[in-house]
Amino acid sequence: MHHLLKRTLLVTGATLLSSGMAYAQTSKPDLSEPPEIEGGVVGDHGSVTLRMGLGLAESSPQYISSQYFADILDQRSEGRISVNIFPNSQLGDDVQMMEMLQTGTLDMTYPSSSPATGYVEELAVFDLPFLLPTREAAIEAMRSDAAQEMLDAFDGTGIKALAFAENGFRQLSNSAREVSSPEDVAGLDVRGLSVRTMENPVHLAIWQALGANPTPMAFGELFSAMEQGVVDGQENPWSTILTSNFYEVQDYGSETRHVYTPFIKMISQRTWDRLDPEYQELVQEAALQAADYEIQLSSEYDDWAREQLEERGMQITRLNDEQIAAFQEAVQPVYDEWAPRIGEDLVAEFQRLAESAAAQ
Ligand code: TK8
Repeated sequence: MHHLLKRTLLVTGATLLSSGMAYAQTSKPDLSEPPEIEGGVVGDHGSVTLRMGLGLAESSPQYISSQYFADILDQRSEGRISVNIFPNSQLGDDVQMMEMLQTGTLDMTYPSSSPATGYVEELAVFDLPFLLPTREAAIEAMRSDAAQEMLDAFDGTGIKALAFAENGFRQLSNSAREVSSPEDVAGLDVRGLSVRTMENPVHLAIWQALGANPTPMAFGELFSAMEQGVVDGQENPWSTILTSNFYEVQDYGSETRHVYTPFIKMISQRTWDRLDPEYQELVQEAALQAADYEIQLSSEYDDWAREQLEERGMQITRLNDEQIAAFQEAVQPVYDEWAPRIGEDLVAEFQRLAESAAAQ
C-alpha cells in the first residue's frame, strides 16, 4: 500500500476515532496476568530505590514484565525496595545504558544480547541466523548451562547479568518494496535496501551477505532515521515494530524470523555490591520470575502484533519454507566466518539444544 494512501487512511482513522465512529484500538492483546507473587517478606535491610532504563515503550512486554519485577520487590520487601522505570530509551540506548551501569549512574537496564557482545563475545551465538527456529529451542538455549556461563562471564565488567528473557524473532520491515527473497533485499535492477542493524558484527555480516547496505545504529535514533529516509528498513519483532510505532514509517514487512534475540536483565555491580545478601537473593529471584513472565507475554504478542500492523496498513509478506531456505542459504557465509570465532563447540551445543527441542 502506497504510504500516501496509508497516511490518508491513518488521518481518516484518526478523524473517525475522534468522532467516536471507529473501533477502539487496544494497545495490547489480552495478556496473561502475572503469576501470584510467592515467597515471604525479607528482612529489613534499609530502603533502596533502583532506577531502571528500558529501550521500549510502556505497552511492550519488556516494560510490563519490568513492572511485575518491581511489584515482586515491593511486596516482598514491604515497600522498602522500589524500582523507578524509565522507558522509551529516554535515558539512552542499550550501549549507553550498559555503560551507565558500569559507572554506577544507572542501577538496572534490559538490553538485547546483541550490543552486549563487546562484554561477552560468546553472546554472538544468539546472533547466528536461523540457529534457534522455535521459541522452545530459544528457551532451551537461554536456560542452558552454556547460557548461564555467559551471564557469569559479565563478572569483572561492572555489570551483573541476572537473567535472559525474550526480545523475540526478528522480522524485516522497509519502506521501499515487498521483500520475499534475498534478491529483493539486494535489488537486481535497483539498489540494495539500506537496513539499520543493531551494533553487532554478526548482524552487519548477515545483511551484507543478503546484499543490503547495513547501517549499525542505536535503537533510539531509528524512528527518525526511517522517517527521514536515512535508512529504508530495520528488523525487529512484530511487537517492537508495533509498540515503537514503526508502522507509521514502514510500508512493508517480511516474516523472515531470521534471528531470535534475547534480552538480558542487568544490574550495576556497584549497586549489587551495596545490597544486603538477602536483598541480592530477592533481586535475582525476581529477575528470573519476571524473565519467565516476559517470555510468556512476548509469545502472546507475536501473532497479535502482526495482525495489528496489517490493520494499520503494513503489507506483511509471509515466507514459505522454500523462501526461508533461500535466505538460509544466502547467509551461510556468516556461519563460515563467525562459528569459528564464537566457538564451534558452543554453536554445536546450541544446534543440539535446538534439535532436542524440536524432537520434544
Ligand atoms: C531496545 C533494543 C531493541 C533491539 C534493537 O532497547 O536495538 O533493535 O531489538 O529491542 O534492545
